[in-house]
Amino acid sequence: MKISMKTTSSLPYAHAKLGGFIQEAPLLHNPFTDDPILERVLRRWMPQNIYSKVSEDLTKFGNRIVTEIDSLGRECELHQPKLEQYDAWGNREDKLILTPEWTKLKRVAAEEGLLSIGYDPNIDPTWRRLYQFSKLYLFSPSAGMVTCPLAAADGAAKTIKALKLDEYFPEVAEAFRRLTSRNQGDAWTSGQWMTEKRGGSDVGSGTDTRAVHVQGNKYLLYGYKWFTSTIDSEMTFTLARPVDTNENIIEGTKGLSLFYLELRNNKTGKLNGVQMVRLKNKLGTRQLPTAELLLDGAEAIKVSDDGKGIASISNMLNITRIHNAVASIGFMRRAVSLARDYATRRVVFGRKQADWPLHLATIGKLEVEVRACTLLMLEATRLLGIQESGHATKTEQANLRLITPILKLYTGKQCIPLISEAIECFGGQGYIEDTGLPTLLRDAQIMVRDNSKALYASSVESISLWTIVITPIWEGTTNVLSLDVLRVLEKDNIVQAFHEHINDILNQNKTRDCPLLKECEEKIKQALANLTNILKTLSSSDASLSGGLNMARGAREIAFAFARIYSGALLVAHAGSPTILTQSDKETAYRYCVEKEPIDLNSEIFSEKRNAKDRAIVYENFKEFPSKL
Ligand code: UCC
Repeated sequence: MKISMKTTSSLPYAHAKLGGFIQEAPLLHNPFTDDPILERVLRRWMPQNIYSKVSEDLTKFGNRIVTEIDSLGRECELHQPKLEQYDAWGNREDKLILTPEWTKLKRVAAEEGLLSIGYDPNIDPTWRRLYQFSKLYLFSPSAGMVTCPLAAADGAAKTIKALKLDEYFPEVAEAFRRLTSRNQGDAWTSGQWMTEKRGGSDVGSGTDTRAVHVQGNKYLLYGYKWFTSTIDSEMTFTLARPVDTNENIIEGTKGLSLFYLELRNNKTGKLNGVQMVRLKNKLGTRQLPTAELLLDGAEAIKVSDDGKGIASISNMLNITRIHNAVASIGFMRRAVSLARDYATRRVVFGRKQADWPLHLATIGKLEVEVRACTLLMLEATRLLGIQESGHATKTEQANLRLITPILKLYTGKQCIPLISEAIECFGGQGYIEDTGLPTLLRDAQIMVRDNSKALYASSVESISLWTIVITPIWEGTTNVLSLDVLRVLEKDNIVQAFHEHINDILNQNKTRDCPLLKECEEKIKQALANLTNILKTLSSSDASLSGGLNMARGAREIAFAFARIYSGALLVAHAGSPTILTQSDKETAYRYCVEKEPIDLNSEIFSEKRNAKDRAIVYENFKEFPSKL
């Protein structure tokens, strides 16, 4: 046998400190042109003249994200806000110190019209929400959580318009002007102060803040807001309990009213009867200033009828829920986009990852889910635009109310396992701090920049799982939103409206001879019939039918079934549109509607008999076994 001897100097690692191999990192591409479906959906849905302007703006904005915005977002995560409560002499200041990048990003948001597009009288009202939320979707994973004050600002603007507050209160009219301003120095954002020490879900029982009448609609607020994000915002809406002249209050939801307040006095800059007690030490979203606030005589204006606080602030909630979903899907899309890019750069066992069928199949599964979620989100924003244009039919209005909690809960739940899977696509590198990849799981950011290309060498740091983890919790947990779906279902004819809408969507499939899409359609119709039957049984007044069944027990399954049917129908319609379709659209629809594990809505889920069994499973071996539910 011939043994070839090499000289010491030719040994590859003789003098190396780092070894000879450098793994190419994933690149952040223009998120609009890189997106596999967004552009085609806009092209299909929007009138040509609007589409042209929108796509031009989104292309430009996508470039700005890559070259400027993403790095600003990263800086926000590296340098978090601080609170200085006292000056050197002991004066209470409550000075919030923000990074310049945070402030810059808020200005970018105003300049790019990320809120104002949704209210711009120069844009066709039917389409401006779809345009606005498409832009936000691109922005979200690079935005350093500036999307949170933007979401609340949008919710505030919506509340003002829905309740016509600008017609009654000049201060609120000025606030609306500023919330929707593109002028960087002029624009405001808003808070949404709803959560107190008792928690943020059962707001009706949890709100202790008192409102003491001064005169007219003016009140002073006293209370403790426990979890208030976006405290750098200039204004907020909040809930409080008016105190009558005998110092009595009304407990529960019926005792709550809605109040508008400005955080600081416009002239002196002093806080308006508000103390910032401390910044919250959160698991993530640390770039976002969130605090406990003591309201000690904060001047506020009552803007709702007595007892209509929750119903009024719901205008805000429904908008921030859509924003929440946009954030979830934006992060999912970014994760998949980076994973697919990386798969073309990373070689394992002699092939690029992208050439390994198993790896491709893994990313393929993620892609199918992101497309379904994206279509659901775009549909919600399309319906919102139609509703706000004043042209919505009753069916469209009903479906918008239904889709809002469903969209939020479904996408919030999908994004966590999806991002987790996407991280795994980077292997061990996903777990190594100084690759920047662990920021998919945390807010820590390590940036490696390739200046020559003005792109990130390690752009995955733009995603933080902790940011994502919050999306199922914020704006109503999955269970609270599932119960909101039941609240919607109590309305007359909502199921019929859903039926009609799904049939309309399926009728948009113009390639009716396609066997794949035919099978999808059958599955959707079957799932719809199953859902309708079970809802009928559950709401039946006939005890022999509904006895022992409890709709709320299975509220999640109901909500998920709606989400899957709706998304599936949208995928079919998309794949059946001859002008824009690709073969992978049909395949995506098929995988989502036929291959994905169906939601099995059997009546057993709703059986009260399961309560005791659940209790036995959950409290096995527990010290104090609860005797009943
Ligand atoms: O504030 C937060 C963080 C701010 C940051 C925002 C940015 C996030 C975006 C991120 C993007 C990056 S978090 C706050 C989170 N909290 C919630 O989301 C609240 C969760 N809880 C609920 O949603 C509950 O379902 C409640 C509080 C609404 C339930 O309360 P009640 O007392 O049981 O409610 P009722 O009695 O069923 O309803 C009271 C009224 C009724 O109307 P009226 O009085 O006319 O009969 C309901 O029909 O409110 C109406 N209502 C609604 N209307 C209740 N929910 C809605 C709704 N969603 N839409 C329309």
